[in-house]
Amino acid sequence: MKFLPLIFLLLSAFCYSQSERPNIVFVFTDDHATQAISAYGGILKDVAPTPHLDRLAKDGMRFDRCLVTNSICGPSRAAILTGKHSHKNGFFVNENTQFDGSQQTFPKLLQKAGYQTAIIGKWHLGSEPTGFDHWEVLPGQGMYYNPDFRTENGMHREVGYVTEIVTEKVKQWLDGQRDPDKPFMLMVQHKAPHREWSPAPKYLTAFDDITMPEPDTLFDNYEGRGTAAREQDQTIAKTMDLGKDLKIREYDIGGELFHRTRARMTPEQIEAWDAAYEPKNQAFIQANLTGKDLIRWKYQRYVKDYLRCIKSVDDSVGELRAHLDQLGLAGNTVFIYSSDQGFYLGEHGWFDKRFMYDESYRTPLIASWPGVIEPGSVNSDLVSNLDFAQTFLQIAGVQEPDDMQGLSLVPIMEGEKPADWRDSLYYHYYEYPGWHMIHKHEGAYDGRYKLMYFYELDEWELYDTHTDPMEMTNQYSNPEYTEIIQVMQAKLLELRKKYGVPENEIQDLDNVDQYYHSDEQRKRAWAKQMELYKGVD
Ligand code: SGN
Ligand code: CA
Repeated sequence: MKFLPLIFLLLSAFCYSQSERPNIVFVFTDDHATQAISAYGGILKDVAPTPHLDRLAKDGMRFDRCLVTNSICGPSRAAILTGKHSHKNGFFVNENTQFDGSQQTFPKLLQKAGYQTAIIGKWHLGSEPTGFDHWEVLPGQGMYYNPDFRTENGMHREVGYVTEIVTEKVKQWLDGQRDPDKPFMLMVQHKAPHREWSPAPKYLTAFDDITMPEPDTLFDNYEGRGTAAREQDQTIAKTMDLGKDLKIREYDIGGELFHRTRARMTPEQIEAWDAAYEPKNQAFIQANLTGKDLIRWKYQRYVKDYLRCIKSVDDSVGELRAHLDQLGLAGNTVFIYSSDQGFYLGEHGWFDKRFMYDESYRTPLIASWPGVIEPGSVNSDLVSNLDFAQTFLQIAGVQEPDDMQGLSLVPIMEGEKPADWRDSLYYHYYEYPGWHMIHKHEGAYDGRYKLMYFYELDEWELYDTHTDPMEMTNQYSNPEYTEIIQVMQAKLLELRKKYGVPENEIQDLDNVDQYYHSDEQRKRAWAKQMELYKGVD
C-alpha cells in the first residue's frame, strides 16, 4: 500500500512527459573555443572559470568530440539549420553569399509540427530568416555596443551591450510574447566572443591582476607542417592589429577601432572604456616592447578581452536557466550550448579558425535534459554540428527527413549509443582567397587519425592525434604511416561518396575577393606594426 503514492507519482510523471513535448533552448555563440570553458579543462580553467556553463555540464552531458563540417560562421549555421554539408545546402563561404531560405530547415519542420520557433541574436546568413514565428537578428556580424537589430519591421538601434540586450530580449519573449500553450524552440545566438573582442562595461577590468598562461605552441615556427600553416594570415604576431583588435588608439590607423566601438558609444560608455584601457595602453606604449615580448603582450590583451566577453556569455547562460526555472519551464526544456566553431587562443601563434586542426575543428556542445540525460555525463563519440537538426527533430518527436545527412544525438543523450554509430567524419573548408588566407582543404577524421588534403596546393597532411595531440608533425611522408594513409584516403573517398560530394567539386569560389575592408588601410596599419619587429627575428 505504501508504494501507491510513489506509483501514482511515477505514472503522472510519465503521462506528463508523454503529453508535453519538450521545449528546446539552443544557446549558440560565435567563435567560442572549448579551451575557454572550464568544464572542458585546459590551461585557462582555473584563471577564467565559466561557472554557469560548468553547471550546465554538471546537470547534463558534455560532448568532447563535437566536430564541425566547415569551420566558419555562415557555413556552420547553414549546416545546423539544414542538417546538410555545404555542398548540399549551397552555403560554402561567408563572403558575398546568401543562404537560400526557401530550402528545408529544422525550424520549418518544427513549426509545421506545432512548435513555436524564435531566433534572437546573430544570424549572419545574408537572407532574411525563414521558419521562425519570431525573429530579431543583428545585421551582418552585429556590433558589441549599441547594436542594431533587424526585424520584419525594419531596423532599429538599442543602447547597451549586445550580450546583455540579447539575453533581456529572450527573457521578454519567454515572459510575454510566446504562446504558452505551445512547445517552443528558441535560438539564442550571441555575437560574443567574435573579433574584435569588446567586453561589457562591467568586465572591462576583469583579469587585470592576472597573467594568463600561454599555450605551448604560442611561438610555433610551423616546421613539420605544410604550406597552408606557413602561409596563413592569422598570427597574433603579424595579423592581429594593435588598433582595432587590441584597442590602442594610437595604432588605430585605419579608424576601425573608432568606427566599430567609439563612434557609436554613449559618453558614459566611452568614459568607462577609457578608464579601463588608457592607463594600460600608455604603459604599453612606454614599454616599447619588441619581438617575443610584444607577442606576449598582444596575447595577454587578446585573450583577456576574449575571456571578458565570455564572462557575459556565461552570465547569460546562468540567467536564462534561472529564468526558465522561475517560469516553471526548466523541467521540460532541453537546454543546449554550442558555438559555430572553435577558435585559436594563441595555439600555433594564431587566432581565428577555418583549419581542420583541433582547436578550430572542435566546437563546444553541452546539453541538459532533465529526466533523460544522466547528469554529469561525458561523451567522446564522433558527433557534429551536422547532427543538430535531426537531434532537435527527434526531441520534438518529428520524423527526420531522408535527405538530412547527420545523426540524431538523442540515443546518445539517452545513454544508448547505437552499435553502428559513425566511425569517421568529413570536413571541407572553401573560403580562399579570403580573410586569413587559409587554403581550401577537405579531410577525414576517425577519432585518431586526421587526413587533410589542401587540394589547390596538392599537399596532404596526416596527424596521429593520439601520439601528437597538438598536431605538430605531418606524417604524410613517413613510411611508417603508409598503410594508415591508404586507409584514411579510402575513408575520405567513401565519405565523399556517402555525402554526395560532386566528383569534380574542388570548388571554384573565386567570388571571395573583397575580403579586406580596404587593402590600403590594412597595409598602412600593418606597416606601422611591422616597424616594431625591425631587427628582431
Ligand atoms: C570578420 C573578421 C575575421 C573573421 C571573419 C569571419 N575580421 O571578417 O577575422 O574571420 O569575420 O568570422 S574583422 O576585422 O571584421 O573582425 S565569422 O565568425 O563570421 O566566420
Ligand atoms: Ca564564428
